[in-house]
Amino acid sequence: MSNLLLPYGAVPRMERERNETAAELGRVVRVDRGECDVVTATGRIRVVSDSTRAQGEVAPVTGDWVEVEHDGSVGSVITSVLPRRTKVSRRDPAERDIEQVLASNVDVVGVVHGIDRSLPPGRLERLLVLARDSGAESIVILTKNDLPHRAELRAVVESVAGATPVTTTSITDGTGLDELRSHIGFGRVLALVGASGVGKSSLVNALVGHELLETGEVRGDAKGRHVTTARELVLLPDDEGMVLDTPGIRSIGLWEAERALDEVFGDLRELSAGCRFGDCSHRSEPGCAIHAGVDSGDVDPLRVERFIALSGELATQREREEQRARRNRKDGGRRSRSRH
Ligand SMILES: Nc1nc2c(ncn2[C@@H]2O[C@H](COP(=O)(O)OP(=O)(O)OP(=O)(O)O)[C@@H](O)[C@H]2O)c(=O)[nH]1
Ligand SMILES: [Mg+2]
Ligand SMILES: [Zn+2]
Repeated sequence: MSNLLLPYGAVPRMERERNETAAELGRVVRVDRGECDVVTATGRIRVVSDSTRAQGEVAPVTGDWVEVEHDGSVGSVITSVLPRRTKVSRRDPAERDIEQVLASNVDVVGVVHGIDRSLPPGRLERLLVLARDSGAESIVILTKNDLPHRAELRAVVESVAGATPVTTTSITDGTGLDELRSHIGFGRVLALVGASGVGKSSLVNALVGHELLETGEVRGDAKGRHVTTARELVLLPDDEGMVLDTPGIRSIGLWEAERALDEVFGDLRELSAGCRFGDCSHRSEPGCAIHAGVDSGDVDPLRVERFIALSGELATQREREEQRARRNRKDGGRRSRSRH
């Protein structure tokens, strides 16, 4: 295994997972408009990514370990994507019923928010479920601590975050950067997700130590364009690991995340063990322990509403998935498509 790939997190297991030993092993460090940058043992190369999403094909995403073959006429192409250890994904914002993988093989997902702005708890909960569902660890990062802010915001965020650690940062005075580094480390990846303008790329630059990525105020044109347009994996100096920057996300549709939802709402899940009916919907059933909690003032009724709404959203989505699977079985799988 090449030394060049070790800081990118290469481990011996990958050699066993490979299909074509003749191909070169590499890690996707950037994806934009059908082309990927891949780091291999011989350096960084640009490869054609066939993201036509033909049946059974997995489109590479930033963070993937891939096999690359060099073809004289076409250039370098990705011939296979190794199994993903973790993946950050959401429901595709354009097509309702498919999964969109934002990044893969990350070790920590950082849910980023600017402390100078209020944060609807429902949005934070969605991001926490998305982070948790990836299979990686999760943390919340509250940026811009140097700007004027309401001190209560951190307390509100901590109460919604539950067991998820909350770190406060500032690129102006360096607050929290060492704490962030302590979550990363050699060969590990911290992926940053959150709305546009919260300071994700600025954090990457602060950790790297120079202005590597473009940052700035969200452009005020009609499209409200994001500053960052590609998902990019950046190697930190001094063997400190990697950071994966993503463009700001607006829509956070959840994808098959029931277990993560239960974890993020672990407090309510625990309480519901005391409901009289095993399938209690916590709406109007008698003997509902969650309702009892609301009545006694121990449970926030709005949090219960959000939990019920998100559970409903995931149940509806699963139902549609199952219908589609049944249809596919009927017509012999002709219509089945997979997209990752
Ligand atoms: N005062 C202060 N400003 C910050 C801090 N971090 C980021 N900013 C500013 O916030 C603005 C947006 O920062 P970016 O890093 O570009 O935000 P982003 O999350 O990468 O945005 P997108 O790429 O559009 O998703 C820039 O003007 C930064 O200078 C901070 O800690 N303190
Ligand atoms: Mg950015
Ligand atoms: Zn109940």
